Amino acid sequence: MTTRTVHGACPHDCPDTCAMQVTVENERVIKVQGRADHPNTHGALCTKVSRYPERTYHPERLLHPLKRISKKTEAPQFVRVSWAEALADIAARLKAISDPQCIQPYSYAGTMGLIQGEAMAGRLWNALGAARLDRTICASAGGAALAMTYGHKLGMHTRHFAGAKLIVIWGSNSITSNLHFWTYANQAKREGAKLICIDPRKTETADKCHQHIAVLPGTDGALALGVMRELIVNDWLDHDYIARHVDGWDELRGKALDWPPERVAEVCGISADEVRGLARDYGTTTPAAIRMNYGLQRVRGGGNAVRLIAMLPCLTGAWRHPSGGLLLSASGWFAPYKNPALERPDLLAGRMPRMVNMSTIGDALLQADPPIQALFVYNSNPVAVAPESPKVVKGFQREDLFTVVLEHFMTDTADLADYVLPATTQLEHLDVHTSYGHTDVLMNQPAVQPLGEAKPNTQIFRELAAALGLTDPCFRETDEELVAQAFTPDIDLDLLRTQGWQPLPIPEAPFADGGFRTASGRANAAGADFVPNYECALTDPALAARYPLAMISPPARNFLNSSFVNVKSLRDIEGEPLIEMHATDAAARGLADGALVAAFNDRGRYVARLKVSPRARPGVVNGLGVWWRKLGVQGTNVNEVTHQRLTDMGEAPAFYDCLVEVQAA
Ligand SMILES: Nc1nc2c(c(=O)[nH]1)N[C@H]1C(S)=C(S)[C@@H](COP(=O)(O)OP(=O)(O)OC[C@H]3O[C@@H](n4cnc5c(=O)[nH]c(N)nc54)[C@H](O)[C@@H]3O)O[C@H]1N2
Ligand SMILES: Nc1nc2c(c(=O)[nH]1)N[C@H]1C(S)=C(S)[C@@H](COP(=O)(O)OP(=O)(O)OC[C@H]3O[C@@H](n4cnc5c(=O)[nH]c(N)nc54)[C@H](O)[C@@H]3O)O[C@H]1N2
Ligand code: SF4
Ligand SMILES: [Mo]
Repeated sequence: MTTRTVHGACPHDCPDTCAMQVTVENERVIKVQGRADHPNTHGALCTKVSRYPERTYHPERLLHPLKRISKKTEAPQFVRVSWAEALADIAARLKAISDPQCIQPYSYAGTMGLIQGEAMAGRLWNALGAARLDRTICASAGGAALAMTYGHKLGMHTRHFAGAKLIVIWGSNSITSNLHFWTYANQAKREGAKLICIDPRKTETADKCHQHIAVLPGTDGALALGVMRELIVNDWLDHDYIARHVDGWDELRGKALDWPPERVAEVCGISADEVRGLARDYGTTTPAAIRMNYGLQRVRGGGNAVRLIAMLPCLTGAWRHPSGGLLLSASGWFAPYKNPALERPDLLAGRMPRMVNMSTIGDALLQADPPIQALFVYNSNPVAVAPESPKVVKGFQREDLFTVVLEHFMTDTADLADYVLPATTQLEHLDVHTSYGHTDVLMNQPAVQPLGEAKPNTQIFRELAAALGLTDPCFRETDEELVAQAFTPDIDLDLLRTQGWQPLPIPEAPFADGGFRTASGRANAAGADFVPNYECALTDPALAARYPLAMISPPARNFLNSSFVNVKSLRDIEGEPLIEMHATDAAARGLADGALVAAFNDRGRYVARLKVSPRARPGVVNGLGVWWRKLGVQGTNVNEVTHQRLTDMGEAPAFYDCLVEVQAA
């Protein structure tokens, strides 16, 4: 028996980007653990990724190319084909498309690796002049807001939350989706810090905080303005910091004064004392730190909400302390170390193909002019995760659409493909990673050979480029050669190979003396304001009368977006698709706990089990997790009811800006 351990990195779309230790016995991975010596991982992975061997050696893993033989509207049927046949046919289909802009890539963060992400794929699309993809589905409202406010997606060190005296966890279920931050928050709590959670749902994180403020979805901007007003009238402001490091304060100050606690309370569905108390805690505690996550920006006004909240540490001067400030994303810290030429934008040779927004793929597939003729999906499961799935499904069912899906499993999206190509997992390929929750670069070494006939994404795109007759030498570069081009020379690849990670040199208190990355170097408050939801009583009372319940659909703890839904041991923990509802709302509808119910609106109908639960506040229902439609009830998931309207900034989806009614199914 031979046993060895290999250094890995978790590839998932999660702020923690853990360093993994992979144990291989007789060329089979038997264990995946968190590395004890990596500071942010501190020896532990989450439950779902601890099950990586179960996912990788799953009996339903895709191990060879498949070609569709049924109609798109019929039950999916595929036959096994060789790689040579699949690639030759796919290349022929692509060559027959005269306008390359009608070829549409669709990818997201199934792996966050720089190499298995866009390194080789981007080269192919650039060389072909294929349509570009605006990758907005998750973070672009908040990202645009941070860029406008601080100049980039920048924030405090996650480890310094341990030293805070007040932590406001705002729009984040950290125990579910940012577990390693929670370790630091817990440490602060043990040392006497107060923890406040702001979330419509009473999450497992809210349970562990000292206070939970259950705002209505999409009202955080109003709350932030209300906190500002209290900071002003009680003079809890750092006038020196504002004068030296903030632009646009006079304008914002004027707006904030219009938000007395009673007005905020009414809009947010909370009490005026909750507003006053939050402002008092925030204005009078040092150091005070805010951990936002992307939950609160999945609403129409999400960008403005992030802008307003991001101003708070500038107004109190919280940035002066390493354990004060704010973190939504740290990904901007990596920007100076990344090589922008990795995906070879020069291959576009001056062309500027059309850009399609991934968040409105339903409409794009049905309405784009000229129509999308070929669709290439990798690292994503849009049929499950994109908003308003009835339209997404209809778009994917077009018989004249040629769809290729690179996957590990027969997802809802793969079910609608013409070709399904088997891809390797993180245990089988090389990659390098940055993070959006900490500031270390990581390397992932392949632990075992690819399973079956699976190939890394890079290899699939290499072979497709060859089948298309593309001769640029960049299409022959190996993954090792791609890694060598991923970063500037400041990243020490030898250190990544031996240790597995390298921290970036970020100052302990990065904005203690200003130095934001905006053009002026100052934080920018100009123009930020409260923007209400599309779907709420404030903006559309007629709609709110027909569909009186706001529905949010935050992550389920044991899934990662739609990944892991097919891993039985994890699905067994989640049980079945659930809609959480407050007892008063259930009683008003005569609905009993455990009933099969449908949440519906003009767009669609999502069927799930009702859980009458104090985790839901009155007026808001929680549809947890992005289930695979085919593993849900009656082939539905929560995106049956979400809409495709975009946020105020960043053109992102407003998943949590959604009105429904619920009745027995
Ligand atoms: N286990 C697990 N971990 C994950 C994921 C997962 O699916 N499962 N997803 C990963 C991904 S893709 C991302 S982007 C990250 C972050 O993912 P996020 O989507 O930010 O997820 P959460 O941190 O769970 O935060 C969402 C929280 O925001 C709350 N919320 C919803 N609407 C509002 C609102 O209007 N205002 C406020 N204040 N709160 C609101 C929700 O109830 C929920 O508790 O997490 C990653 N980590
Ligand atoms: N209603 C609602 N919808 C949501 C959300 C929500 O909170 N509510 N969250 C949104 C958010 S934050 C996000 S980020 C998106 C996420 O949406 P996606 O990025 O689509 O994420 P996943 O659902 O995890 O699907 C990723 C797929 O990539 C595949 N994959 C993983 N690694 C590889 C690889 O190396 N090669 C190939 N070829 N495939 C691979 C996995 O098997 C998986 O099927 O969903 C969004 N959708
Ligand atoms: S999903 Fe997040 S917490 Fe889990 S192992 Fe990956 S990086 Fe760590
Ligand atoms: Mo995300």
